[in-house]
Amino acid sequence: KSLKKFPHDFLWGAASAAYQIEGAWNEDNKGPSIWDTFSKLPGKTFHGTNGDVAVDHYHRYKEDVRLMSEMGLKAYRFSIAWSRIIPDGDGEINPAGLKFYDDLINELLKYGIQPVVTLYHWDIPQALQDKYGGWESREVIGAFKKYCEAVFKQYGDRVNYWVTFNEQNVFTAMGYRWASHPPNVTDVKRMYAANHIINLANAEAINLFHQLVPKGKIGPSFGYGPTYPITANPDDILAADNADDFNNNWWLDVYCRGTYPALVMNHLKDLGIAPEVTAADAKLLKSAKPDFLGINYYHGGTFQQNKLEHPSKEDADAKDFSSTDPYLMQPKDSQAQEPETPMFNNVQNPYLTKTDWGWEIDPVGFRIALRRVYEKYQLPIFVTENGLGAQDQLTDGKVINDQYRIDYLQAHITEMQRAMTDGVDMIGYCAWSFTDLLSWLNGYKKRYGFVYIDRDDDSQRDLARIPKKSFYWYQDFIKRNS
Ligand code: GCO
Repeated sequence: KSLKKFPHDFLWGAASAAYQIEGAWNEDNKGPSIWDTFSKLPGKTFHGTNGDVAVDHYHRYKEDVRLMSEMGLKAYRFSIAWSRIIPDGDGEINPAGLKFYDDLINELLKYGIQPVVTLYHWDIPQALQDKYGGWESREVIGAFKKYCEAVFKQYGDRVNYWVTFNEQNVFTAMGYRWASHPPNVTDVKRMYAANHIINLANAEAINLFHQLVPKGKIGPSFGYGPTYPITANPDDILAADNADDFNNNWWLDVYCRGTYPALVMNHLKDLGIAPEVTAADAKLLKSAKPDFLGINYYHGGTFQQNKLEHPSKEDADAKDFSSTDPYLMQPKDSQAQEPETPMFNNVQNPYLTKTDWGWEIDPVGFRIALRRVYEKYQLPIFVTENGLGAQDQLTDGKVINDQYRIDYLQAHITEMQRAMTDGVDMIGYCAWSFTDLLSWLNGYKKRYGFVYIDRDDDSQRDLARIPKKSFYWYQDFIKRNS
């Protein structure tokens, strides 16, 4: 049995992030973010791509919004670049930065598209990194509040849905565990410390929002993957539970309950890498109540018991983790254990196929994910990302026949619908992404959009917008709402 139609107010949307689309990296007084700096370090991104121009959304936002309206989108999720609003992170507010998002929001509303605003999609101002050490410093919490206050006051009258942090699990692992994102660090103790500070900033932002915008809704967006045991061996089941605590609950419990899972915390304390949580911190974390939970779903992970001995810290530090999957806590192509995760081993799931990037394709996992998260935390869920990265090719210079993307989205939306029939309270679904955009590490080789952008890593060409086959599929789907 399943729903025939979705609720009439279900928010069908698509998503993006500032650094991946805007370009205009230093226009209208924008300050540099850590990504403007990092992407210019040799060897850090595919073909050295950076967001200086990206897909030039900053100058072409009207054209993009017109395409969104043609598609029939009910919602559009985008992020604000903090360093447009406050170029040096905690100094003067930049009126030109405020104006850009004012214009974008008004343009969306003109077509009846609800803006969904992400406060932080990985681009802290470089000045805060330099001055305080970024998310490792409590000084940054005040700066973040100042930025939040500016944007809540400016847009709170028109924007209902706000996302605090996008995929905190991903950007902290990539940035502090594997040095594949800024700030280019490989130190798990620092990773946990930064996570705690970000949790405090998240809580402060939620509380401030509830004061300033009482009618609005706010919550974090988490990159969630359900964990499966490889066999019915209780030791494997335990390993999957452990992975769930390390990969998911370490963040979700804090967001939704204000406490860290004891298993992980005790383990980190034993290893001397636990973050310092003061009594005031604990109280703050408890006080902040998100209105919804944003879930980004790509895939889960399958686990088996780890039979290896717990390696010493020195051994672990000496390992080179080059190939990684941000949604798993372990390096993809290696059995190497990391210092704090000896309790599970990630293995291949024999029942699932994979994308070009080796990510498992698991639509049923989406239903499982939504049910698990809803049953546990009882918060309405907004799917803030789900989509397929592929190497789309133009045929005859005009058409992209991305039937594989349609199949992927169709299968996932079907499972979401089943989850809703199962009783999960859902607000909406934003596919990732609206247009093609700059993949942080994969340039323009990895494309997610409904709209093709005519450029590649080495040449910008004319940046023409070309709707793919999936564009028309989603358009028709939204119209029928079924
Ligand atoms: C990429 C990534 C991103 C993420 C998104 C997460 O290829 O760079 O897949 O596009 O999906 O930024 O929120």
